[in-house]
Amino acid sequence: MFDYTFPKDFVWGAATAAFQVEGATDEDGRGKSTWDTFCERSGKVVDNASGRMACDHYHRYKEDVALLKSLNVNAYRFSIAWPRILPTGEGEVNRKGVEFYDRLIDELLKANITPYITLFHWDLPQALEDTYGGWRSKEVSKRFADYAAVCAQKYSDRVKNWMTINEIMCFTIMAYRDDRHAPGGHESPKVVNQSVHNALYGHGLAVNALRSNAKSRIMVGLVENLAAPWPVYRTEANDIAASKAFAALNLQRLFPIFEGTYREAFIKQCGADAPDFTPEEMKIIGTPTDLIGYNIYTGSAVRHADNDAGFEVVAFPNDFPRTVMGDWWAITPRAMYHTLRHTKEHFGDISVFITENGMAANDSETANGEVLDVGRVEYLRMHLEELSKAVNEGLNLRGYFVWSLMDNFEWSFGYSRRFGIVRVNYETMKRTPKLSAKFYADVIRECRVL
Ligand code: GBH
Repeated sequence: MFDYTFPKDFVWGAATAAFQVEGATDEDGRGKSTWDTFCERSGKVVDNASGRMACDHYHRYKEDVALLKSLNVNAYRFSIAWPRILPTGEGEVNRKGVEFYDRLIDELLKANITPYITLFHWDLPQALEDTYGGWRSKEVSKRFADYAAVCAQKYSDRVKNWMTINEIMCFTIMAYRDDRHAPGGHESPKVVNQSVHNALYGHGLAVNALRSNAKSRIMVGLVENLAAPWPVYRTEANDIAASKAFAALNLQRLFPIFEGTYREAFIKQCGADAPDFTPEEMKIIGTPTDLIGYNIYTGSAVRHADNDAGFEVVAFPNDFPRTVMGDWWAITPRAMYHTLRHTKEHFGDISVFITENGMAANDSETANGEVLDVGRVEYLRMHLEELSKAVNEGLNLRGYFVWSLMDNFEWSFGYSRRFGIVRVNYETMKRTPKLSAKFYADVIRECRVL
């Protein structure tokens, strides 16, 4: 029998994000976020859904921590809603907002579950958009650092693991360029590149702000949804091609974090649309971190090619297995293993966490109320097997967080896409662990893929 094991100290977690689960958007002094505003724009979110109720986690956090406990996880990744802590993004701290996360953290610690905090998972205080133009402006990078400092002061006595920003592309490129995420817009390439740069800069400033305000030693890093190429099949030439693809496809956001500079290839690629930046900003962006978080859902197959790049992406045929999210979500478990290899090759021995992995499915309930999401079980299993291979080869993978603990607000898809290993009935708010939740709990208990 194959024995896909994990180390005994492996971090097994589940992930969520504030806007996707909390609800209670008008409660206890929370300020408005750009996502609240975006949901008000007709047609931007499926069914014109909003985050007003979401999973009502704000009120049900105790039940949800108990749920986490029942899944055997030893870690929970959640995000703090910036507009709960600082309703206008800056200035006066909102005590009631701070207290919510105090309660959540304490409940987690009581259950022996280690909190992993993400500071920014896209819910920018609307006031920062209105006053400064959001991430178009370096003012917001600085406000982000101030917010990080507040969070470190309030929570670092109990929280040791911090992620600054989740997936820069999703609130810059997909927002300011594509109008698909908050705050939306159709900006020029120059402005879009600038917003990405400002987010990177905000990350670097926040790493420093967290460390200088932390009450004890903390671990800090960024979470990226990187491009995850793998060799379509393994020959030396295809391996080299995949490694080149890893660099070429992650030039804008990953390499500056590790190298403290934009590679020439990126600047050349941008031409006149390159962002404005200073050497000092690049140094801050390159502040060494303790970890890197990867959200990996899919990747691309690559092979050697006799072109300048040295690789080409092998397009998936239209009958290639995909999830219900459509074209973009090909099921590509190999991306896991090879991303860890490429990381070691390009960035050295940095601690890696898979901060998100999972899939949406058209789940349905059986007559007796079970959700037999065998597709999701299979998806998770295949990805975990690849990770086990990586760990057992000595690659520095420290933990894995399934996305998501429960069905939730899937951004522009509203509630129409279910990513949870726990089902949420949005009428009753009842939580029902799916088959994948039972699978995951058993995997964690045995510390190997079952
Ligand atoms: C993550 O985003 C998020 O962190 C999380 O909040 C979310 O719920 C989860 O994944 C599931 O979606 O334009 O065809 O190239 C992943 C978001 C979606 C970003 C696909 C890149 C590219 C689609 N990604 N998107 S395409």
